[in-house]
Amino acid sequence: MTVISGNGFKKRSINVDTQAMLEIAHKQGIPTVWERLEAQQPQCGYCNLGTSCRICAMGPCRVDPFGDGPQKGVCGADADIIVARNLARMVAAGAASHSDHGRDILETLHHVGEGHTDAYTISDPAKLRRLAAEYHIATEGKSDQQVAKELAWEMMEDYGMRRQQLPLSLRAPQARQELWKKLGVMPRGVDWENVETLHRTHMGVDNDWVNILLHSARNALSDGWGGSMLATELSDVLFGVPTPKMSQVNLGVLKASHVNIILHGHNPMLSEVIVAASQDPELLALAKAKGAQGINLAGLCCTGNEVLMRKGIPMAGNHLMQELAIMTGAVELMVVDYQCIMPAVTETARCFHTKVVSTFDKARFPGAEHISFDPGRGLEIGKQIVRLAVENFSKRVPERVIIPVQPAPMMTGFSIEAILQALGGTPQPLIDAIVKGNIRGAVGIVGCNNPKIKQDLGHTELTKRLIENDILVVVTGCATVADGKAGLMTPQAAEKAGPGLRAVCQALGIPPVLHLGSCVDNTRILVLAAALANTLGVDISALPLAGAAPEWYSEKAVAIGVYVVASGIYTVLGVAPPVFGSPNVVKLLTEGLEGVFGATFAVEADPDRAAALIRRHIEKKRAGLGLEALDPGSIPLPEAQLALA
Ligand code: SF4
Ligand code: MSK
Repeated sequence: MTVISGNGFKKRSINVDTQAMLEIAHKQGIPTVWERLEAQQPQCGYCNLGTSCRICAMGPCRVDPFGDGPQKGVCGADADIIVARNLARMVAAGAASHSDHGRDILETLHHVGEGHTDAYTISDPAKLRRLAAEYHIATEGKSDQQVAKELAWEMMEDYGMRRQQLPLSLRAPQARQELWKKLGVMPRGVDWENVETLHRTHMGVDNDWVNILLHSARNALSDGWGGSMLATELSDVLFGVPTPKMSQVNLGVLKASHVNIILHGHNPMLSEVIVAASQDPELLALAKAKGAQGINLAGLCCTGNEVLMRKGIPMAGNHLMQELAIMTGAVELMVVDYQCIMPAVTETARCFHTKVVSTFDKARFPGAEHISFDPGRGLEIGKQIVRLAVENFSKRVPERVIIPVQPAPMMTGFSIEAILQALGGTPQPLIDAIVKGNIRGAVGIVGCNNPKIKQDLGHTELTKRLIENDILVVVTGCATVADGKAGLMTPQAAEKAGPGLRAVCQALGIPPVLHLGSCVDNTRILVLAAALANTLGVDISALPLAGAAPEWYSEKAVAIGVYVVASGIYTVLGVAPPVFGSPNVVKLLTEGLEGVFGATFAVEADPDRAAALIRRHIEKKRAGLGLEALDPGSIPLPEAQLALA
């Protein structure tokens, strides 16, 4: 495999740290995700369009979108059915991933309730009791442990088949709940909706592509208002509700003088105990004895977002940085939980002294050392992993250590509770700012990196265009790292915003881009949108809000996009989903859903054009609310000017 050189680095990423590491990869002949993408070219056109099917052994089949080849699979399925089934299965996989993560956190709450763990406790008893009230659990006179036990039992029902409506979906405005009921998409049990998708998409079950997609919306809603929301809320209860704080981002957060441990994946259960273990006096003394000045933790992907939000642990990078972080030669150990961890990391680690430790029995990695995580012995396991890292410090080769940049400052920790507190306890000041037009609307920029898009260009250019136009941006997941590295997430970045947003940010001392957390924490956006809608007495779809996933790659992002649109928020995708083989499905997603959920998808890779689409949408919604609005037609759609790959 040829490893690219020269200007090729600059075409792949906007970031200096990425480019520097790609140069190392080139010099040392280590392939990365970009080389592997090139080796896959040309990728399958049928799969890109969503018209290939391998659901049963009469296949695999494909439908030719140009009409020359077969128009039906062996069973008779046409392009509409095949595309809808494939999309529904993507949603189910994404929703299942988030929801299984939520289940692990719920199991931990159950352990705390039963008194079966030394590592976890209730960090926010007030939030525990607020949640218990939502589940109609009496709390008076009960200990936190008792409330945790009863709440855990009750929430386990959210995964089963007794619920006709998930309790947390009651947070949505009444009008939205009525709509979901009318459409038959009110989310019931989380596992129920996932399993039903798999059943419906088996050969010969649901052969009505609209019916498949309607259930898919229900499936996604069971993630957004169920599994993911449980993950966020219970992580706050167990590990603390995030509060605003400064931290740092990019590969410069690694320290040549320290034992460096990277926390990668999604679940905060493990990373929280690693944070505790890294402060253990005995392990710190051992690190000194080995010649290190201390133990340094850095995050990657969404485990990174979790500990960044709550503990201010600095962030080394986003999705495309996972192999590159190892190439600094400064990482003693990368501990992984699950999701978005490329199998390639263990191969890259073999070229360095880095140890990769996998921890969840459901996510094993050939080439990694596996230490099976047991929440009952959390702290003991955390110390075992930190000790491995410290002992590995002596194997580091100092001449190979290259930390190419200084860290960039960023602000984090904007839970909904923290946002409301900054606003004086109610969303009213935010609504007032929107009504006056100081803030014209708000947009959630979320999701991943994808090597098909120049790394972080999609996130950062879209963010810049929006804040320049007085649109508040909230970020989660890997978009956070992009905007943080670009200097858009400090209070000083208010200077880059339009005059209205700038004044609001300067008055509150906050950045124009607020970090709301990891990918499961997109539910914080739902909660904020519901709070705004409920305060105004309207449905979410009436608000000047939008979502964007400029560089998405994962099935989880598809589930997020679907639950966001089904909740009434217009969403622009920067990477085309595999649906374009069915003009009917495309028309439904980009136009027809307006009449169903009051929101649609758009696909636009160019961030300037995506920003224009979003600005037009926001002005349309402002006009709908009777607020001063621009004529959407006066916002030009610029020609595509940016080289995206
Ligand atoms: Fe082919 Fe139908 Fe089987 Fe899919 S389900 S592989 S289209 S026969
Ligand atoms: S880690 S799902 S690449 S945001 Fe959540 Fe990043 Fe996307 Fe994974």
